[in-house]
Amino acid sequence: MERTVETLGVPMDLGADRRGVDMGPSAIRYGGLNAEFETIERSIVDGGDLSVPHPEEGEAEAGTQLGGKAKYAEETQTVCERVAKRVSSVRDEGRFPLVLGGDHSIAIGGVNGVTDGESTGVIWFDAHGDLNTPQTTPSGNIHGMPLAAILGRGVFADKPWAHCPEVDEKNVAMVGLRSLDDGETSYIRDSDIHAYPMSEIDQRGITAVTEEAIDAATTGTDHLYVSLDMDFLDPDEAPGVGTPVRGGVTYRESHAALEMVQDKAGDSLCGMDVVEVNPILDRENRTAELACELAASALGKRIL
Ligand code: 4U7
Ligand code: MN
Ligand code: MN
Ligand code: MN
Repeated sequence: MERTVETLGVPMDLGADRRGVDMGPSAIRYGGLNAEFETIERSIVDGGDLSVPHPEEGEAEAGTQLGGKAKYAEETQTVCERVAKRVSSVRDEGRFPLVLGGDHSIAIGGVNGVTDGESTGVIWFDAHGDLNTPQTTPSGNIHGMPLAAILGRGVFADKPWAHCPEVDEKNVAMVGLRSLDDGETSYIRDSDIHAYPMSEIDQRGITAVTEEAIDAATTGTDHLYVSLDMDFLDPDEAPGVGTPVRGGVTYRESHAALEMVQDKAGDSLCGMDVVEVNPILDRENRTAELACELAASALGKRIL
C-alpha cells in the first residue's frame, strides 16, 4: 500500500503581484482533489491550511526590506519556516506531503521541509526561471526567486530557512521555460542546472525531455522533490495563474510529464507542491481541476 498523502494548504499571496492566489488551496480542494485520489485508491488526508499574515490587517508591509527589492521578505520567511516544519512532520509521520499554493515562494519551505541532510533532486515545472535575487529581480516579487533562494544565491545565501545545501545545481532540472530575465539567463548559462526551454520540448518532445530531467534530478540523490507551477501549462489550458506566458505545454503533455515522474521516480518522490493557482483569474475552475489531475498523475493515477 502506498503512502497516504497529506495535503497542506498555504494561502500565500505576498510573493506575487496579483491578489487571489491566496484562494488557490480552496479552489484546488473544490476542484476535486479527493475524488481524484479515490480513483487511485491512495488515501488522502487534509492537513488544513497554514496561517499567513495579511497585509490588510497591518501584519505585513510591502518591502522596504532589502532596499524594496524583495517585498514581504520577513513574512515570506515566517511562512516558509511554517511550511518546512509541517512538511517535515508529515514525513516523520510516514505520509507524503502535497503542498497546495499559494504563490511559488512557498516552495522554499517545501524543499527545506524534505531535505533534512539528504541529498535532494528538484524538478521545477515552470514557464519562468524563479532564479532572481533581490539584485536581479525586475518586480521585487519573491515568487520569482524561490529556486535561487533554495540554491543559496544572493541575499538569501546565508539564510538557513532558504538555502538547502542538500540541493546541488546538477540535480536541478527546469522544464517548460519560456520567460527568463537577464540575470536568470546568465545564471543558468554559468551553472550546472539542467534547463529545458519550450524550444527543446518542441524539438525533442515532452517525454524525452522529462525523462532526461528525471535522470538529472535522481542520479546520485537520495530523493526527489517536484514543484509544479501551473503556468508550466499554456494559458489556454490553465488561465488561472498570475503570470501567464503563451506557448506552454498542452493538456496531454502536462499529463505525460507528471505520469513519467511517477513511472520513473515514484519510489524516490518525497514531496510535491502545486502552486500559482489563482481562481479569480480562472475560467470555471479549470486550472484548479487540472492541478488536481496533475497531482494525481504524479502520484499514480492511471486509467489502465
Ligand atoms: B512564478 C518575473 F519579471 N520573472 O521575477 C519576476 F517576469 O513563480 C516573473 O514562476 C516571476 O510564477 C514569475 O517577477 C514567478 C517577471
Ligand atoms: Mn511561473
Ligand atoms: Mn535550509
Ligand atoms: Mn514559479
